[in-house]
Amino acid sequence: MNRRKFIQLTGALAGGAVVGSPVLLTGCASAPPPPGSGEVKKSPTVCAICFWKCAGFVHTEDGQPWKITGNPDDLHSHGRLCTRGSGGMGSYLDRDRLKKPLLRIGEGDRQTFKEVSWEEALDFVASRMKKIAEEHGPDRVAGFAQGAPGAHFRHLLKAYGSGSFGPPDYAQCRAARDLAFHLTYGQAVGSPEPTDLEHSRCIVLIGTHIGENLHNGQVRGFARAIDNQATIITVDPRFSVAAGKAKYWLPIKPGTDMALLLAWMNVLVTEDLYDKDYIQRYAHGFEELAEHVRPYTPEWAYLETGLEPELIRRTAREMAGHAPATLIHPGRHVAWYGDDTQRTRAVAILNALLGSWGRPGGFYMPEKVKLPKYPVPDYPKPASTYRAAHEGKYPLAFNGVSNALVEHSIGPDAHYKGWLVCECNLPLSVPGMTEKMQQAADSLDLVVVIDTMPMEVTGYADVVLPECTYLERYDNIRNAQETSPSLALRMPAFEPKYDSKPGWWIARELGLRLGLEKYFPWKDFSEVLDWQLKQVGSSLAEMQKIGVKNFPRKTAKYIAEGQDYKFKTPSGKIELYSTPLKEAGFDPLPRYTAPQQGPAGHYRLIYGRAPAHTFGRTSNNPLLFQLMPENTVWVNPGAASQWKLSSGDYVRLKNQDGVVSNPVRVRVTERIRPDSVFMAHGFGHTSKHLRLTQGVGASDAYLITNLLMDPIMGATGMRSNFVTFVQGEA
Ligand code: MGD
Ligand code: SF4
Repeated sequence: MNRRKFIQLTGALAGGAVVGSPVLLTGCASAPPPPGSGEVKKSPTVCAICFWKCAGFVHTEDGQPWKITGNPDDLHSHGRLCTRGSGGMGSYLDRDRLKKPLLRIGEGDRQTFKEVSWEEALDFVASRMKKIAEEHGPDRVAGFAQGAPGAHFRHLLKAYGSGSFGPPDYAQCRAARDLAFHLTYGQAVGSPEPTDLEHSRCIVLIGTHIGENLHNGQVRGFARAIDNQATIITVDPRFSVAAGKAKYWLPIKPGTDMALLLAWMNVLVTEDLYDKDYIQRYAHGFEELAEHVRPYTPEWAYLETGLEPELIRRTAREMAGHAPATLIHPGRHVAWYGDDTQRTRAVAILNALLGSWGRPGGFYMPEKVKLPKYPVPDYPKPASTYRAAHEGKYPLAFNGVSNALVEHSIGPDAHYKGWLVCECNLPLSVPGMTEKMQQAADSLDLVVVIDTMPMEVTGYADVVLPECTYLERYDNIRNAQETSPSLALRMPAFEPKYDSKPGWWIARELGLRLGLEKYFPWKDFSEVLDWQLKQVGSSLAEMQKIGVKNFPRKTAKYIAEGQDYKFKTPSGKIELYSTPLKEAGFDPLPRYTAPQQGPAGHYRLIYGRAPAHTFGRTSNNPLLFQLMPENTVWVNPGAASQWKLSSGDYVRLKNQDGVVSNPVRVRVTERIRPDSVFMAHGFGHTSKHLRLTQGVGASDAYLITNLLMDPIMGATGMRSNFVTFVQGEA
């Protein structure tokens, strides 16, 4: 067994770094320094600070960084980057970046990393991958790879013969929602969400807080809707920024959203407020649904949700009054309570009752460019896929559940023998797995981490490969679904700093060493991009100038009134009643289960995004750190007085399983329900080499030890954790 001690990246990694005081940089996200008299250049980019992927330009003066701005032709950003995107230069400037390939050396208790050449690091990885392929099969290497760099490594692993991928943006994020909409409409929601916010007359946000969750296009559409006097209804245990713009704030008891959704359906059906023509023309299973929701009255829901029956009725009538320009937002991070597919299916069904799918002010029909793939041979069929780790569970899963893949990497007989981790900081993004991750690392024959920063996950690696940032490389063309088909280019604005390399280069070099050259029949990734762009009437040279190219739509944006429309479901209709779910042994119509309750003296831990940061990836970004250095824990004044807590105090949180957090600053506020506390996700880093952010704020991820798995597709529900306060030394 390969005992792999967790290594805190220290001495070996610091080569070239300026040690001492934290990074002080000229300029900040909001006020870039003006250019001097040097040569100013701008290169197209696609922001990688979050997964929204806004297109913009990187401005340099004499090759030095100046600022990043939005591309006015871009439908994702409409020419404006958000706070985080504007601060993207910080990821390039961060002095804590990984600088050289690192190789684990030593045995037992004396393990450390040493800096090695790329040759040595890549040869090592390739030889271990060959050995695993020979001894166990290539399907035994799992990929935790997401984002644009992840695409290069998924290509490599598929060519190698693996079929197991478990990125956190599947089970920990939006996959339940995508499955739910696929089951209902035959089409996943995808990203960017095709929500026609700017034409909406009524927007319902259920646990999604546009405004703090800064997805550019969404924020713009939401602001337009507010300007147009649209009715906003927010359902949230916390008075979010969006709640501040709302006509109705429904401070729901956490975990009872399904009860509210069913009661809203009950009102629409029993008061005959649903879109009869739309349902009759397009939907399947209305009779069953009507019968199913009959017992779920607002009076029943009041006992579950704490929301007055009259408020439930009034909001349902308001939604119906504006339909079909009423949008029940599908949300994004939906891995909450283990009922995530069913709950988001209830959202999909509610939208159908209001006739909003395919209608102005509801959901538009997105369209992409048909961009051909660069021709390479078909991948070999893997001997096993991620399903081997699911052990027959999660029958409708369409990707690997990260937790299951980790569990099947533990012990000498484990299914997985190697991991390739790219752009995933697993300890913070796959909660509840701290011990198991260490056990897996102890057992695996190979752990490779490809990252830009010395994040926690690097501590488990045999080899750490430093990728250059998105500002220093090409990646795949952004071909995202939009109101109109649109392409965007990311290209290097700078040479890679230190000894870092682009993901495509790393993947290709490994491919060549593994004898997979037929999958990499090019020398430079720019050849792939140029070939693809030429197939659709553009070229790399053109895109290097304009950055974004919009194409005319070929299909209709909305379903026309009375149109004979066929949905891509088994019945060709919107499936209110789901036969595929029934056949797989699940409820064909969403059902309510009461949430778990916490121990006495505990508060439900709820978490969310902060406008200045994306998950944990930006907390050490020197520009964004200046805007928000730490998170706080929101505490209701009632709880605060009981625990004698005041705003500004530091307190530790202890969860139901005895896990204690770092000290976190208290914010006493009426904006949170008395039974809950709230904190922004992404803080509480433990990696010592993140010199700005290490030990600052607390991590929700470490406090999430009770996971509620969605039995349908494996979403990892994280909102059934409870904390109490620990004052003084824990
Ligand atoms: P990040 O903290 O963004 O989270 O999960 P992750 O994407 O794992 O970590 C990304 C990693 O990519 C970091 O190590 C960063 O340094 C690295 N990175 C950034 N840019 C690059 C690059 O250009 N190249 C390479 N190679 N690496 C790069 C997000 C996931 O987390 C998601 S999508 C959701 S929705 C879930 N949210 C969530 C939550 O809200 N709370 C809790 N507790 N857990 C969550 N897990 C999920
Ligand atoms: Fe970048 Fe902000 Fe756009 Fe996300 S929303 S891609 S962080 S500019």
